Amino acid sequence: AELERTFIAIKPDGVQRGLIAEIISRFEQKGYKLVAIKLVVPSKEFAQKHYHDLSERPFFNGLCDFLSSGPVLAMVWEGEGVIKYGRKLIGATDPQKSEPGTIRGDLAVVVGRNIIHGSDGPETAVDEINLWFKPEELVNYTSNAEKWVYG
Ligand code: DAT
Ligand code: MG
Repeated sequence: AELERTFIAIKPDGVQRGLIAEIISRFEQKGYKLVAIKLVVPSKEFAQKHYHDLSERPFFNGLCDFLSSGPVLAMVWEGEGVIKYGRKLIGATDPQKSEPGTIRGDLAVVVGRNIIHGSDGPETAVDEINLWFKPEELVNYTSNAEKWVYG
């Protein structure tokens, strides 16, 4: 399997609502491989780095306050097409527009509390993985299921 990786984070609302297991299950059951995971409370400065692309948006300050308001479950998932398909599993940014069956469509109601983050492309995936994780926190291993997921 191709070594594509994406950064996925369950935001403080998803953690507090008890949705960690539900969200992890969706990536796990799809056939993706978990290669890093940790629970962290990011500082506001860290949140601003994570969302630097959005610094001109009117909701930026509130967004960074929110991300740094409590524990965030930071993860790296690996698999073929995981960046793009991970975004499909997550659903549209605004849960009002997310399809049923997606994480945001099934589990969230408003854009400011949309419970999960996923990298939006190959460059941001690399940047976000490097921002949130040290290289030694990424675990290289062979999943026993790989030959059944990929054939
Ligand atoms: P996504 O998280 O789907 O990649 P994004 O990168 O455009 O979406 O925005 C990052 C987060 O900012 C998003 O998950 C929720 C928040 N956000 C986006 N648009 C918003 C808006 N119009 N009002 C309030 N929060 C918003
Ligand atoms: Mg984004």
